[in-house]
Amino acid sequence: MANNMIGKIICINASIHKVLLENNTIIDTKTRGKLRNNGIEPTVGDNVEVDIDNKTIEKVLPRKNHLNRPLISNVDKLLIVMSTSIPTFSSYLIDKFLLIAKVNNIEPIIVITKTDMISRSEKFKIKRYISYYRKLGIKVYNNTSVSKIKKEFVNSVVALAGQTGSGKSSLLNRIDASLHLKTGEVSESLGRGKHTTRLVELLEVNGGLIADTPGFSSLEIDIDNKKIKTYYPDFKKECKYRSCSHVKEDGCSIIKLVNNGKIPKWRYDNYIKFLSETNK
Ligand SMILES: Nc1nc2c(ncn2[C@@H]2O[C@H](COP(=O)(O)OP(=O)(O)O)[C@@H](O)[C@H]2O)c(=O)[nH]1
Ligand SMILES: [Mg+2]
Ligand SMILES: [Zn+2]
Repeated sequence: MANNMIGKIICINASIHKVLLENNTIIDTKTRGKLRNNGIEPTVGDNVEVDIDNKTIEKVLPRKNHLNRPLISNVDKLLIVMSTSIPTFSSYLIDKFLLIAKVNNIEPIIVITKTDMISRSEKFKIKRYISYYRKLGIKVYNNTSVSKIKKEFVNSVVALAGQTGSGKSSLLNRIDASLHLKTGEVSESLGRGKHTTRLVELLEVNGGLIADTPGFSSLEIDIDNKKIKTYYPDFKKECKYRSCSHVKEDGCSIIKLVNNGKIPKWRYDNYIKFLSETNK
């Protein structure tokens, strides 16, 4: 009789799939030519059924979500790490990550970094963005709040998003000093080749699993143009026109909210940009 156990793929290197089993041991497995649920290619983050004796993956369990870039499944939380100094703060990038999180049923959490490098007036400006995001129900932490951020890892699969140099690896090192992740690396587009595929790996951190991957830096929105508005909690108020994409003035209640300051102009402008960037 087969000796099967459930586990999670934490790393794939060529044909070797490292699986963290329920009993907390790690086993190197291979996929069988034909998995029981046909056509599904196991990826990092997948929950799988493993034949312990043969060291083969027998089955990929149903996914909560699946991202292509980075290639990973079952992400619970997306830590959006945003610098306020170098690289410069970008609400556009935050909104893009928020959209991607929402589409994939991932809880977004914003972590602000490098506030030690900016002036009082710059801090004040950033605070206005932060308070709007909080109003939308999104958690926002400063990277100095290590213990609060640490708690977010417990029992969760967490992916990190943010520009190179925003402080992702530094944050992780502060959360778990034993990680020894390299920090302060030069921009990938300068250093390494753009097309180099990087290994996605889940690391055990504070009772959870974390993917420190730069894959999110090249973001594409793969969403139906007309659906984007449905992912905006701030656009929930019904517009006179059901099919309105809130782009043209005439009687659109969302545009009214923008004009009277209830929805910030920057938030709306980012939305308009996304509409023009989708290719669907
Ligand atoms: N002043 C300051 N520097 C930081 C902060 N966070 C990260 N850094 C520095 O920013 C550089 C890039 O950080 P790193 O963690 O490698 O960014 P990553 O590319 O997102 O992983 C490093 O030199 C860090 O020491 C911060 O909160 N304040
Ligand atoms: Mg890094
Ligand atoms: Zn409208």
